[in-house]
Amino acid sequence: MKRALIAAAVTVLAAAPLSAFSAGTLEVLQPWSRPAVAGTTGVGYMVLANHGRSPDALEKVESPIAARVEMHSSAMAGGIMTMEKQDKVAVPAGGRTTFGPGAYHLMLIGLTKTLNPGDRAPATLTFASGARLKVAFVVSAGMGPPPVAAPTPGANR
Ligand SMILES: [Cu+2]
Repeated sequence: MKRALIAAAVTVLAAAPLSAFSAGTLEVLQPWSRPAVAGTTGVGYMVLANHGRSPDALEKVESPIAARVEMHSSAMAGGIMTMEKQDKVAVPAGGRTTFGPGAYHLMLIGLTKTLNPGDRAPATLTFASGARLKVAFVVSAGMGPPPVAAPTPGANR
């Protein structure tokens, strides 16, 4: 029953705006990436929001354009940025977890296609709850996420 609801939510996604993807009580906000050449490693950034009453965790990420996708944490230690592979990344009940530069991030290892600004890197996120979410990381030309079409001040969540 729950699975059927999630499947229905995912189907609706096809028509959803690019800046947010959701399934059940989970939402992925502003997924973005950076330009990268085929054969190298790309990145994936986003904000995971859990609107539910139970904690959840991102457990697996797959992309049809990467050999594999890893979840990493970043930390500064003695002036050097180090990365550590994560088996899962928790998203607290009613909370958010940010994937961004210098924080958690996805690494799209072994890209099978070059990512140019404006391209979309598709991926499927699988959570501990069983929820699966298809997202598209929009490739930005700059150092931050690509601008979203004219947001009205105060209209953002
Ligand atoms: Cu990394």
